[in-house]
Amino acid sequence: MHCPSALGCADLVAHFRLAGKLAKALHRPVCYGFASPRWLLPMATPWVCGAAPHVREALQQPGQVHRQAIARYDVPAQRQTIKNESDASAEYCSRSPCDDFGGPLTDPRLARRFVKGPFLGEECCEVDLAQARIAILPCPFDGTTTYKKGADRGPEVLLSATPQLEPFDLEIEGYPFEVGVTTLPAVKFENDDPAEAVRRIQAAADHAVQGGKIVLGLGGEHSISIGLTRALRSHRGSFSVLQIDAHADLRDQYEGSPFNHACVMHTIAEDDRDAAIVSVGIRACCEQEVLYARERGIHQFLGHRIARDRGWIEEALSRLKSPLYVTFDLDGLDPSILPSTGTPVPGGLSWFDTLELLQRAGSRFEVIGADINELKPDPVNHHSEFLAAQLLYKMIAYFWWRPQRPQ
Ligand SMILES: [Mn+2]
Repeated sequence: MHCPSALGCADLVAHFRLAGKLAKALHRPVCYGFASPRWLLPMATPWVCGAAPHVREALQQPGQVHRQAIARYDVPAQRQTIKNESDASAEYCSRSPCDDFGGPLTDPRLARRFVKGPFLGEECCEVDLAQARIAILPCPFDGTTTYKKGADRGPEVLLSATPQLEPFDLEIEGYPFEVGVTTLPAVKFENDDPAEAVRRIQAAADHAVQGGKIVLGLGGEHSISIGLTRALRSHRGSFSVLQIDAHADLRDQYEGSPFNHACVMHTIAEDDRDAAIVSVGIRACCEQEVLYARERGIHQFLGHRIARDRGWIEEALSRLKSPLYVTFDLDGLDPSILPSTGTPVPGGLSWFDTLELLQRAGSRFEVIGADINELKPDPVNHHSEFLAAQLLYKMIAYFWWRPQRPQ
């Protein structure tokens, strides 16, 4: 753990205690990215500054600790007295912790935003659930993976990587986070029972969808998509599904369960027999799955075809219609760009083919939900989690961000 010289151990303890109290008061986690020094310092400060009045009241004493801590972060030339609580948030966002790690913020649109959760970190920031259009739902379930386990840490490391993203997207020339993003508390799992995991994810997603939010689920293993799509279907009825994946995931059951991650698309296909389903990047499936895909009318775009035929994106999109759900198993990508996944298969999608597919899907269809799954953190490399974070931000850009009309 990195411990900046300006910050003593007593302060760190105060930070951790405060973060715990805040998490309890706000019913949401604040400890994502503990392993990242960039997160360690500013972690708790904005929670005091940006917290609702009743929370600030309850935390009066730790708030004092925090104002002292803010002063400690400042380089001496910039040290100022924070006059009151409401100034403190802007004060925080516009300087000290950001200055320490990445230089001052220069965009006035960013300077007055609060940090309310882990997404994008201190630079851009989330909104309250009430104002959010997109609700990120971490689903750290890893109960049925068979080869390499560890996908339960996927949401945590993905969100920890998001502060390293540039908030400004060069391609769209805008700030995708401005659609209004919030991160929901992670779904809690008490055991490896996949049926119970589906129920819990469905309940959490259902609550958000009922509140008018678009849910963006983060796995966890691929089985998380079952609960997410079931919640969506109960509100929106039928929708098309675009699957990006190395595996067909069309087994009717695996190891005794239809909710195993090897069965996710079979279960989704059976949940709504009329839904159009397109599977992209498939490089591994058994004969039974191929036969089922033909019988059910699932359009598979296999890895070897994608490598040779430039027309596959248009054909894949022509099989879909609005509204659309996108489920992105990261092993659909080539392992050379994303090795940190439980069951990697060579010959996957390239980064720019992936972006073209998602961009064209977003401009053509109403995307009503999505998930990214099967990120299995690897201590040796960290580029996979950064790619996954970038993918999440690109999805927001392509699916939900639209240029604002001039006033
Ligand atoms: Mn999969």
